Amino acid sequence: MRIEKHKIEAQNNSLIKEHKRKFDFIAAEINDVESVLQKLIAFQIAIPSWALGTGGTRFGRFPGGGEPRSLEEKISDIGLLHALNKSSGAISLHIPWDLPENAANIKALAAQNGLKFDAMNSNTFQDQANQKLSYKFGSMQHTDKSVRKQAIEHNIEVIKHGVELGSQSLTVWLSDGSSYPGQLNFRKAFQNTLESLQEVYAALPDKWKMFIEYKAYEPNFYSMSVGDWGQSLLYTSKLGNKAYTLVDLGHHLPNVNIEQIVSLLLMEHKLGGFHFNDSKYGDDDLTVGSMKPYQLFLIFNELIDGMDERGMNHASDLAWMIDASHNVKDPLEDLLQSVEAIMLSYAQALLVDRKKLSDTQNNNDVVTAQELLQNAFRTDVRVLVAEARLRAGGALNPLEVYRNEKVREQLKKERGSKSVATGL
Ligand SMILES: [Mn+2]
Repeated sequence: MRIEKHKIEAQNNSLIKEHKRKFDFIAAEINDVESVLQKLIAFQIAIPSWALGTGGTRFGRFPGGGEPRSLEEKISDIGLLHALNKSSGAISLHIPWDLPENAANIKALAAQNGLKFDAMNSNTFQDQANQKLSYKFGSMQHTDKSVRKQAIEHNIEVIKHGVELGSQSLTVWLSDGSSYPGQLNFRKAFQNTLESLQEVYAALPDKWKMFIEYKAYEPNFYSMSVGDWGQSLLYTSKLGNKAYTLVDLGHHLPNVNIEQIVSLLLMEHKLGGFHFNDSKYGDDDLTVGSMKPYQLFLIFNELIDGMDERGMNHASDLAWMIDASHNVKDPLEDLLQSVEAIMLSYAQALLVDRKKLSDTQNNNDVVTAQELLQNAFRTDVRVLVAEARLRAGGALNPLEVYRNEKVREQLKKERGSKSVATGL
């Protein structure tokens, strides 16, 4: 389904007076508000193809109905989000869950919806029905060379699909590791993983990037073969300048200083992309900004600082993607909330006076430094983000349009209340 433009405009018209009043107020307070708005308009966050259905835990799954039954329907769902917020202009595909059978058609459909193809994701953390060898004891780290070869070939296959769709990056997340002490020789596992990654790296086309995502634990509970940013950085450094580390916010041990990791990876030219989500305890995959919005702001603060230092383009030089799961919410509503949270943190971080911050740091004025950050964080920038959406042709209040238009009810009518999306 599609939301017609005039419906978005009608809702915008009903809100515009109040919006203008709030916008004029904040615009007067902000230095160069136009440049902030332009950055917000340009910023796009990729939606993963596996986040459009209801997620679940190992205890159960409670689908809400109307889930996309095919890749085409997933693209249409992301098109809906993008029509509303104008900030979800990309899709990140997972292979084999979303195998594009006819790449040309899929590419055309995505273009009709204003979507680009962001990073391609491979999967060697599950066994597929038609798969020859099992990944039970790992994929790229496996003691058996033929299992490693199978994993390498799968990744090269994913690159080929990506080339057909116009993607320019591959994300590799390995569940490889061990669950018990003694199960694995750490050095051999690292060497096997590195050699496997090197073979995939050799198959990367020009201009492609390879992202190595790390995770502290789960599904393995004693060791992970790409367990933290240090290990990822070791691999990416050895692989070469097309290899980058990817940071998933939920893949750290509790209380890790993620903003510092981001800062140092950027400094080393090794930060490639981001998976946004939020968590209370572990890899909870909750809605972005629902638990620790200040942390998200501090991360964006470092991102902007590091990117500006190197003259990078905020919108295009890193891969921005949501990686979350929606167990009790309508996935599309959850994604609207997540994108909004990302935009708000980005907008707040854009407001930080960097010159002043640098001066206070040099003078060891701890109090003023904290004030500068917290003043930006405590600024209500919702109207700024809404203005950016308005100028880009989106909705002042995407969630309200979604509910008023009864999108989920219509999707249930179209697809049935029992449709199940492939994915998590
Ligand atoms: Mn991830």
